[in-house]
Amino acid sequence: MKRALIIIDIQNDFCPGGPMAVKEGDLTVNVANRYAREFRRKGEYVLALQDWHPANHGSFASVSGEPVYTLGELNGLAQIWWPDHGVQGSVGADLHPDLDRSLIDALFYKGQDIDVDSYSAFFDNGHRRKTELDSWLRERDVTDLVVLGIATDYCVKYTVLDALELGYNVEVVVEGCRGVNLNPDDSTIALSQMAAQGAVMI
Ligand code: VGL
Ligand code: ZN
Repeated sequence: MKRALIIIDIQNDFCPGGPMAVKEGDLTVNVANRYAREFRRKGEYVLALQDWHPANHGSFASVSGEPVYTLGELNGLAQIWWPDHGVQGSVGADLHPDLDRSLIDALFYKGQDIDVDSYSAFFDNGHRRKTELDSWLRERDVTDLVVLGIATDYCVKYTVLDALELGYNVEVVVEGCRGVNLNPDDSTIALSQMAAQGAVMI
């Protein structure tokens, strides 16, 4: 059994002060650092994801012309129109400055395709294209994942559901996750859905 910690999207844009601020998003940083130190101490892997969009990404309300946080459709898939966020190379797309990068073994990027959104760290929302993450983990015989980060109800949720489908054992660090909560219960519901599919809440 080999384990990896998967740190999801702890980026400036999703933290207080950012255009897509998630309430208490910055409180995930210390939890991530604590887990990352523990994983490194045991010789286990620490990986981080970054939402990494082109400046004219199709998920942006500024591109669709629709109001932010409303629901529409992008290339046949349901799409929430987000504020501009995670633009490749911008300060907003950087990892939170207090997240200890020296503990991170590898970075993975998602959301580069202009015409499809990508919540999961493994696949785009249409399950058409795969990131490098699964092959990276398989090459190293990683079977168990511990996941935390932002946002509980989007990128964490879809990463965890895909990981379970791909056959990984998955634990979710609840205190290390924060959600968007367009509806107040979205994160609670997301955690229940992950648990129902076999994720263990720690
Ligand atoms: C995220 C919506 C759009 C996330 C990223 O990191 O959860 N959510 N892009
Ligand atoms: Zn995004």
